Amino acid sequence: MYITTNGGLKILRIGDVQQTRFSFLGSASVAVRYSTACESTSVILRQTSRSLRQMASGTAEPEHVFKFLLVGDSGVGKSSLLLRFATGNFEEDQQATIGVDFKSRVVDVGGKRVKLTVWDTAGQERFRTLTSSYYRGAHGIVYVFDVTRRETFESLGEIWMHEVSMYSTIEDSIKMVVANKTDLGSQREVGTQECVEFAKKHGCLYVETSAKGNVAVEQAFEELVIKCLDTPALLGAPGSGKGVGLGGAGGQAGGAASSCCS
Ligand SMILES: Nc1nc2c(ncn2[C@@H]2O[C@H](COP(=O)(O)OP(=O)(O)OP(=O)(O)O)[C@@H](O)[C@H]2O)c(=O)[nH]1
Ligand SMILES: [Mg+2]
Repeated sequence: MYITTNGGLKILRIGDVQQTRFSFLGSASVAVRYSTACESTSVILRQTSRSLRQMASGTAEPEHVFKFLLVGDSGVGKSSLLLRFATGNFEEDQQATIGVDFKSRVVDVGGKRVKLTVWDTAGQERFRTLTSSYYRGAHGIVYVFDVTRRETFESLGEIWMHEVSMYSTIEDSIKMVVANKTDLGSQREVGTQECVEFAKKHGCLYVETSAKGNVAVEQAFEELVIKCLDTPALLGAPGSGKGVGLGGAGGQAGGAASSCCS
């Protein structure tokens, strides 16, 4: 049975109602017990209904904070992917990143509200010492390459995976290979099958995107969040809890899309 009281909700089980009726007939102590149980139920339900209202209005506190990191050669489209994900925009004349940058976005995935702080590193070699200090505490690592430049795909295994193995601090972090610029299909130098096998070999998810065409960008981040939420070791990882700050260098922050994971 549902009763509305001052905007809150009370649920009385059949047993409670019968207890009440008997209490009115005889025992005061039973009446008090019923009332206490009912009040606490009411408080829980009032909190639940407040959370639902907050969810609906977009003001609910995130349950988790994940730190994601974008790595890959210069010009592959890391900043463009992040810009697309965070703001929905794309810039033809996107400037090369100097050092690091980050953007945040709150997403609702699988019924959970999650705050993402996505760190965008410069691909240019001269920034490598600086950017490596931002790998710390990353729950998700995104290896980005440009499908029209084969050397950027080869760099993933030759450079970026070594960097991550040296500097990332969360062993169970989720890795994803992103093949970007799929809108330039005729200039493509790396085929899907080869990418899928590479990703599988390295235990990574795999997604093909176009930041320009807004293809599978949202899905890529969503898949990463789903996999993080599915990994208990990450939910306990420093920074993944509620109310944690953004985290920085030493911080603990907190086409077709296909995926595979070993
Ligand atoms: N056609 C096409 N161009 C893209 C796409 N994504 C990015 N670009 C362009 O590629 C160029 C480089 O993109 P950035 O996002 O700056 O690349 P980056 O990986 O951040 O480069 P660094 O900051 O130097 O590491 C820019 O001119 C973008 O407009 C895409 O999906 N398709
Ligand atoms: Mg950039």
